[in-house]
Amino acid sequence: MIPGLPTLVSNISFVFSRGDSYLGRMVSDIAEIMANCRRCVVLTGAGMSAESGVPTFRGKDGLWRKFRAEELATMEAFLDNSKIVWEWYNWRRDLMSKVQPNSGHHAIRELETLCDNFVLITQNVDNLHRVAGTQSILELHGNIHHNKCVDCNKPCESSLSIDPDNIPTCEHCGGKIRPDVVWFGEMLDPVVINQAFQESEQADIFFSVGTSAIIYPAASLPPLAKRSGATLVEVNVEETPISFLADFQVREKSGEFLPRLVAALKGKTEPG
Ligand code: BJW
Ligand code: ZN
Repeated sequence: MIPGLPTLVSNISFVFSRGDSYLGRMVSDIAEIMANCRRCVVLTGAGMSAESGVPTFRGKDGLWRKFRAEELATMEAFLDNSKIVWEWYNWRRDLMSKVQPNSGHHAIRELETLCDNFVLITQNVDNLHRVAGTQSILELHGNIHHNKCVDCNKPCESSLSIDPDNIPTCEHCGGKIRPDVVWFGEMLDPVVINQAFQESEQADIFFSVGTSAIIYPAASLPPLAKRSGATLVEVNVEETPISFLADFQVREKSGEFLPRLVAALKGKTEPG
């Protein structure tokens, strides 16, 4: 055995892109692996909802007026200028309540029914996976349709519409109402993130879909799964910092690739 060969071989990944004649083979290779898997974990990010019309954070459409997400999704921004932060969230809530899950969301719901043990971990706050019908969901960064108190953290009525010029206050402590999402510098719900770590560690196959994989702790989940022995599949139209770790790099839109994978998987699990 040549020293170092196993490492070399295990680091070779397959890159498939649109129009690539290998795409069909890759779909069946992944479906083949999945047919022998017990635990499937899918991590999604903003790219998952791009085909529904929800802008991503860091793409060319990621700016709202002249602001970046990093400037608005913080407690500092809320304390300095809660009006502009609420204007941004109202704009996004409105947009997110009008869009529909895309073919990728529907494919993930089908994957859940085809796998023995399935968990979806999402960084998205848009609720589209739930609307699509997926049951087992860990929402790492909260849900944009829910509200809570900025001071005591108690949840408050979700259907409350927020006037940015007259932000409602908490009935318990008088603190301002904010969206129930996780901003930069804030801790994720420990129960949710610990469950996500556990699921990633136990995964046989792990899909990282439509995320730039730069925001922690979510970005540490694909490397954790890979280190723990999972096959890592990245589905993203662009390369990311975790691409080099992936066993399969799929340079395709999630809404195009995932339905093909589900079709291949059904071909393996259903007679005829
Ligand atoms: C497609 C596609 C198609 C397009 N098909 N693909 C360790 C090291 C360094 C820093 C830190 C660290 N640990 C923590 C930090 C600090 C910070 C952090 O990570 N900073 C980075 C800048 C490095 N993390 C935090 O603060 C987190 N808290 C925390 O760790 O607490 C402990 C702590 C406390 C105090 C100090 C230190 C530690 C909290 C992070 C919360 C993130 N919140 C947001 C906003 C949520 C609410 C809201 O929506 O308003 O979450 S920011 C934003 O980024 C949002 C997203 O969920 C998140 C990730 O973005 P995502 O989903 O990846 O989107 P994009 O736009 O970046 O990428 C889209 C991708 O899709 C692209 O790659 C496209 O190519 C692709 N794509 N169309 C397939 N059709
Ligand atoms: Zn309160």
